[in-house]
Amino acid sequence: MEGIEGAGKTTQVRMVSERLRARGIDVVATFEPGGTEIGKRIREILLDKSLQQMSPLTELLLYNAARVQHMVEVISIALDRHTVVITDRFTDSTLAYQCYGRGLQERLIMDIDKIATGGIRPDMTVLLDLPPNIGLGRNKDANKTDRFEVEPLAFHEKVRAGFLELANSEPARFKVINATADTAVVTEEIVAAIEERLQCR
Ligand code: Z5A
Repeated sequence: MEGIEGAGKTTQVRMVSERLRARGIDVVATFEPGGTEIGKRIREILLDKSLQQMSPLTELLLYNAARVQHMVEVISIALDRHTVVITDRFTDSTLAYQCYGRGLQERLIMDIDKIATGGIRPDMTVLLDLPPNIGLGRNKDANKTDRFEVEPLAFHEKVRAGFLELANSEPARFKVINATADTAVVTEEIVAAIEERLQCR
């Protein structure tokens, strides 16, 4: 599940997981950065808004350090058991934020990602798309600020454009959904998209 801040990823991971479990499908719902004890500690550093001096490369390596631990402790184990894994953010977030947002090279990002994930890619990626002012507005209402939320709107516009470009470049993997719709409507669209994919198999 991918998208900019306040797109509704956390909400939708929870709702879609519940829907799949109700159908008897074994689901592990998880998130990045975090999803493990070490990941949560790394997350605290990454989101600390007092650490504005963090270099883009440090940022990239920290996201990947959290991802290695997430792979080892959660994702690989679940996939080995043939369990469906739904993760709130993964490699596409790194491309959108660290490449399109921060300007690091895509090649560097993907080389490091290959080390972190062993080349594991999602079968399906849902991109919850909405204008950044709406997403940031939702988080402001929820009284949430972190190191990314204090970035100017232009940064979030670049990240959104990056996500859309990634989706355009891999239409078979991505499903882009209008995230300004009501929560329940968004859930229905995601569940329908998953069902469509499963029937294609
Ligand atoms: N990051 C990175 O740079 N590189 C990477 O490789 C990775 C991440 C993995 C993670 O912070 C930050 O790390 C993130 C990118 C960066 N920062 N930014 N930007 P995070 O995971 O805490 O932040 P987030 O992903 O933006 O989460 P979020 O702010 O919680 O947004 P969300 O999960 O998409 O939304 P939500 O929590 O489900 O909903 C937010 C609010 O909107 C909440 O009050 C909901 O009740 C409300 N909401 C949800 N859906 C709707 C609808 N449909 N209508 C109205 N209101 C809604």
